[in-house]
Amino acid sequence: MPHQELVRDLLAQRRSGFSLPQGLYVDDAIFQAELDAVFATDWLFACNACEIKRPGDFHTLEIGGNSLIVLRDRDGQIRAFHNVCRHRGSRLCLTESGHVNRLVCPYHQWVYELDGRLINARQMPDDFDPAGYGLRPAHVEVICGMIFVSIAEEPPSLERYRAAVTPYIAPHMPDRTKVAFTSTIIEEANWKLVIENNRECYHCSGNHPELLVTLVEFALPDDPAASATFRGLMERSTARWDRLGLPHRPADGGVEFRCIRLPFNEGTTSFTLDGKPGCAKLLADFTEPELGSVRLFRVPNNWNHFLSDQIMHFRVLPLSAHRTAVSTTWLVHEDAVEGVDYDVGRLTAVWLTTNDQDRQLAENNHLGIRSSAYRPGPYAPSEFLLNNFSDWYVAKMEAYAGSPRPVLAA
Ligand code: 3BY
Ligand code: FES
Ligand code: FE
Repeated sequence: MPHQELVRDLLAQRRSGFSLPQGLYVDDAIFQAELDAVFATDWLFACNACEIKRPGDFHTLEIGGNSLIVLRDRDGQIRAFHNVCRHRGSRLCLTESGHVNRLVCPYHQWVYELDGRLINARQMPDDFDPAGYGLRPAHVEVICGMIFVSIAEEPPSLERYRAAVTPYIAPHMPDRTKVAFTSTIIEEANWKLVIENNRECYHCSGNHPELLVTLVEFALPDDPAASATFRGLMERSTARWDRLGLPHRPADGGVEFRCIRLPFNEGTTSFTLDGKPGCAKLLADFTEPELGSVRLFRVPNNWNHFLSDQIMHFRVLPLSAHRTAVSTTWLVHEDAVEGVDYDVGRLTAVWLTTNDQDRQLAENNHLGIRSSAYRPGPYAPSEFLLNNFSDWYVAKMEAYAGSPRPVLAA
């Protein structure tokens, strides 16, 4: 395997409690190693079941050199295939999403059924057996409407995650939602800087005035740094959620995931500029908007918010050591009517602005790390989730590179 020596050297330089060594963020060989060590071994959040509602609806997803097709077959089952024709290897689906009756290769028109079987290969000799040339499948799991895919031979179990998050998400009924808006931005920054930026709100007060109208900066219900105002808000909110039977205490996700319900600032209920609901028709059978939000993330590539009126999914896909695609999807009740129940501009204003602010922060961070003057710096206490992320990342890379030399203590 290539790059292992370099990975081992850089992992040996990592200090717990500090940002990572330069090479782990900016080295092209490290990026290649990550594609194998992280993105080819784990589950990746792809899209939502409500984005491929009808049989034949598909989404494609690029991970390194690999492209996957995620689709709904004729029986309603969600499947994933490598986007590679079994004739001479052409890409089959050329767009990010669409609808097909069957998958027809654009090159020589081999035709595949939605379950991946090759059903027509014109001009091939009589002794050609199409049964040996079905599309190569990838693994798929659907958890509360979120579609995860994996190209690993044997992906890790998602059952702990499924069991932990389902009670928090199910009351929001993601199966009864539709897409209100999607956005994809390209950030000139390493994917880990994008994730790290999302894992802390140390940067929020200096950068996100629109978000902070509604978002509480504290990451835990018993945050030692929390103000008396937050503690009072937390007490009133948890009493209401307990009455409604909505789980809120932090789930034990270790370094793999986070799941918690936290309130919005007093008097606000949704990520809008004025804090009022972004969609008048609430999700599920909710009758009151003050449900805070279930904040979820899972390594390596997503974070999500489940509110009373909308669900937001953020998906991160690495393009190179220096570029990352961030897609955001806003879901609302499937019966909500645009222009009546919600206005797309109002619904999306806060997070479109916040995403752009975070893009600039991650890009500046990347530029600074490229300098020869960069040295790993210490995490603040409120950045504890970054240390979890680095621990997870280092373990993944160690598994790829073999045993490293001992890690330096903080
Ligand atoms: O997405 C979140 O949960 C927040 C928003 C900003 C930082 N992050 C912790
Ligand atoms: Fe697909 Fe030839 S490469 S039909
Ligand atoms: Fe941010």
